[in-house]
Amino acid sequence: MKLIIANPSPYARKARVALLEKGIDCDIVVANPWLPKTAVAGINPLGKVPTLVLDDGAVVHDSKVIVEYLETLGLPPVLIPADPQNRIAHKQIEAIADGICDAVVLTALEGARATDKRSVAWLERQSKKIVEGVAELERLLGARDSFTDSGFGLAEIATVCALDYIDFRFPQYHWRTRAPGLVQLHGNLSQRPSFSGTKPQPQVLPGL
Ligand SMILES: N[C@@H](CCC(=O)N[C@@H](CS)C(=O)NCC(=O)O)C(=O)O
Repeated sequence: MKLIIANPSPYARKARVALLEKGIDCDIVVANPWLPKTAVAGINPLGKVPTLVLDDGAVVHDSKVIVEYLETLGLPPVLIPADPQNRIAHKQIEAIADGICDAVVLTALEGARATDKRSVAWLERQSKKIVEGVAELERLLGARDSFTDSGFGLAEIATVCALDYIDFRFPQYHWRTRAPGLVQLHGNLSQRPSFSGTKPQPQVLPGL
């Protein structure tokens, strides 16, 4: 099995953390999806990472589907609980966390444009999604150490990946001052080898 990633990608990191948590052996191939000759060209029609290539050549993407696929292998720990209520809660939180990452990506891409070509209204729109997304994650977590009574899983993985991605690409947004519960969660989980070994690393962004 081969997982094509980019070092900064929070979506790829979700898949990497799931692999490490489950102890699944998988080759990691680092690509830059923004380059014309990227390793995902011709494999993933969207040209995005993460992309998982199975031993029989079958291709699985995007990150949500990859984590679902890994879950079907039946290896512990369970990251997406089977019971419908907790399952939807984990998927809902993943959607919010990924949505925050989408807004951070769009902010970074807009920021890479020449100053006179940037849209302030667009940047404000994305910033609102980040602020309100973090506030919602904080509200959903409350004073607990996991989002649901099923404990550590997809929701916590997606959340930590999103928070680290904010720090990486959008450090001017100080989420820690507004989300004490998330600070606690992030502090507890960051020490796990699956997170400490997959922190986002820089990559060249396109000049669009
Ligand atoms: N919804 C996708 C998002 C993946 C994504 O946007 N990946 C970015 C890197 S962080 C990418 O490959 N971008 C290249 C492009 O959009 O052409 C997922 O969850 O996997």
